[in-house]
Amino acid sequence: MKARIKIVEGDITKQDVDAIVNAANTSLLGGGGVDGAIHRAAGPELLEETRQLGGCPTGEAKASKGYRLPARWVIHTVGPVWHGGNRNEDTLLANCYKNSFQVAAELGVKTMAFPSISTGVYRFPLERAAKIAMSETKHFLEHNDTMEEVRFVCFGEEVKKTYEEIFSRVFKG
Ligand code: AR6
Repeated sequence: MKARIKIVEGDITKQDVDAIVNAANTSLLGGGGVDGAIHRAAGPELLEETRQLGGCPTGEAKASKGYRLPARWVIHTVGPVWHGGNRNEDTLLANCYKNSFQVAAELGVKTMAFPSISTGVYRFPLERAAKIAMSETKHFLEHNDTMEEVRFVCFGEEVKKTYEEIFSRVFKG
């Protein structure tokens, strides 16, 4: 099962997978960080479509087409803003992964790529976020045989190192 998880350093907009996940905000109208990069790479048609989606609550996920991206689909999810850890942040972040996997499964996606949701502008601590990402992925793959690859696209070497450490802890042995 762990062979279906890949950790790479790079730009999520360049990933040749069925679906990429966007770390969006509740408006789904674009923003900075990975969201801005995805909108720029996909082209203006993406915003036209996301305008029709009516926003998205924190922890939930909604799909659009990928337009000029190599990926056929973009799954937009909204991570929690970090407020110190006592405002349900862990559960909300776990919900992002659960709901993104559910949307992906409904679309028949076999390969998908995640950025490190909430760990940029939203300031969620990286290691804590990576643990949640990895354990939700493990849980999903344990119950799903269709997904062939879940790729974590790390923006920078430090992020990649953290993901690799967490991966070996979650899948020890
Ligand atoms: N490919 C992969 N990862 C990236 C890329 C990229 N092209 N660009 C940035 N990252 P952030 P958040 C990493 O801030 O914390 C937006 O304005 C980045 O280094 O993009 O969930 C939205 O509209 C970090 O590790 O997302 C929201 O308002 C990770 O992606 C808000 O930011 C997430 O950082 C969401 O904040």
